[in-house]
Amino acid sequence: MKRLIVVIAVAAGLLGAGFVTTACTAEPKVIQTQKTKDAVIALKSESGQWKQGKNAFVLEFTSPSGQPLDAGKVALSTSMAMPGMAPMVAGATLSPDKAPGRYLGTIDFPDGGTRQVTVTWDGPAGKGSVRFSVPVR
Ligand SMILES: [Cu+2]
Repeated sequence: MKRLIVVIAVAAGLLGAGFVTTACTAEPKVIQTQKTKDAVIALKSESGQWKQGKNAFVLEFTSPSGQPLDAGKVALSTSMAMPGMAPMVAGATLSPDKAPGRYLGTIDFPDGGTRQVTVTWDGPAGKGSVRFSVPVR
């Protein structure tokens, strides 16, 4: 009986580990891709869209030839025009991932609506910025 319990516990542990692995390796979907002369910037998330509330996302920089690009210091900020009042501004918290050119971010949106997104970077491969819009659902 004791042995059976151990077997069940080990099996449950393996199953749990399997779920964790699956969640971590799920390939994020593209929300938006932007190209400049020197860089391709891809904004991705698990669902492929931003929604009201807290969002986790991935920002990836590659060279025009598709190589990972170390973008150095990276920032992402968003703004939404609101009729009759000051624009709503939200900034992301970003940290470099293990892979070069890959950054993990979180951002919080109090409401839905289209955001003007600005991404800036400053690193060994140069500095730059892009602007694009993303709907928050
Ligand atoms: Cu708003």
